[in-house]
Amino acid sequence: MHHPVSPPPPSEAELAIWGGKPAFAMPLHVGRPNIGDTDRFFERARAMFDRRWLTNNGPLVQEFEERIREAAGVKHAIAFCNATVALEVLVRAAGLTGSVVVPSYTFVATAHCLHWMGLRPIFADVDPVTHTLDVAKVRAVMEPDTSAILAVHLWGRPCDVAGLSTLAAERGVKLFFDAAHAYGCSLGGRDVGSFGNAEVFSFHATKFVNSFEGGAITTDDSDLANRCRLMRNFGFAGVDLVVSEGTNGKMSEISAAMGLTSLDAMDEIIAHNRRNYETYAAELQGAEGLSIFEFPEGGRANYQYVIVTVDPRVAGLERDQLVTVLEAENVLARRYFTPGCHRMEPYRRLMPEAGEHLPITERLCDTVLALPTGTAVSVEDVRTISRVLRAALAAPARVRDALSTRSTPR
Ligand code: T4K
Repeated sequence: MHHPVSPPPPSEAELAIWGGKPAFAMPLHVGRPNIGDTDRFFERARAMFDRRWLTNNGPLVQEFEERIREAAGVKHAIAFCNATVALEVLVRAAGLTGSVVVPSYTFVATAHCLHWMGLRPIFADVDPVTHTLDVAKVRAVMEPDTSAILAVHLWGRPCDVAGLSTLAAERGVKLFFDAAHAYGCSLGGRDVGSFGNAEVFSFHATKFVNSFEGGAITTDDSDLANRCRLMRNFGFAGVDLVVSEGTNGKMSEISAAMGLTSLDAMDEIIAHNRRNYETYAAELQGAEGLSIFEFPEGGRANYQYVIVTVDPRVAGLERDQLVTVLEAENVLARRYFTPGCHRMEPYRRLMPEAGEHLPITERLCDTVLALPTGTAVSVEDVRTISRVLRAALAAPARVRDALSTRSTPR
């Protein structure tokens, strides 16, 4: 496995913003794909070429679906070309109308899938600790035409499933989960994939299990599953027989080959991610103004994202200043998910005042930092990145000084 060069961690005097040599010769990314056993991938690819069956519900896709279905402990798993199309098909197949409550603090696909399908997203604020929908806030923003809640298990931390389920039942609305970050995670002994009316996983290259591009809907609702399957393939129920509206949301065989290979490596990837996470947590313990996002006891996490929040009043530095410090060291940390969906088009134009009701979202957008992890990042790399952060936090005035003469981050 390739690891960028990790020289000894820089001391305060060596930070690149102060003229030192960057800690890494090559950029370290958030979301560098985990590859798995390429021999196994090529075997699957060879068999695929021998069969001359490349897409349209081939055997690899079926095998992939069965693995996802079994792991989630549900009746149906339907593989898609990506999670965004899966979400679009799901909300269409579920017959949603009017508005749907979603967090704004998420990747923009969560809101886009609704708007694209002619639904109106209503943004609700999130909890400052869990970063997922705050049930009381959801209750407060629901409108008479609200037909569903689409919650997000952000960073792989399961939402308040019980609270949301009670609210959805009380109001007679559907409950769906965008589980793009949460493959392999669990809550109270139950696996993500089995909650609400249906859930959607992403297997995009940046996800810890990946199929290059890919997604899946999991559900116990057989009627809903049938409609999703039909819509995934133009509404075809048989040769030349179209029985519903539809689109092309099919996963290809080569994607399923990668997905299966990635699933084979899942335990190792989680173990690697967890080691990185624990190293960050230990190295950053006591770093003034930085706190690492935590996962609750008693659940399984995939540790796909390492998230820290920066309290500028304590740290003496803004999150964006730390981003610049890290970039100078070739560490490309990300400001996920800034600026929040409500500040992105078309929502910004459609609901210019939305931010007034989203104070926690606004704060998280300004303070959250995603740090590099995954199998392309070693424990040694994590130590180096942590030392960079500590060095910056130990001398905030000097950092501010150095940055005042530099350009702003990406
Ligand atoms: N819901 C949620 C909550 C999501 O987070 C997502 C996707 C979705 C729904 C929709 O799922 P999909 O339709 O994508 O299946 C990336 C991903 O493109 C996106 O899938 C993901 N969330 C999001 C969190 O991250 P960007 O805009 O950050 O992508 P980009 O191109 O900046 O790449 C991210 C980092 O990964 C960069 O540092 C470079 C690195 N990278 C990326 C790729 C593709 C690599 O090193 N190698 C690669 O092959 O959205």
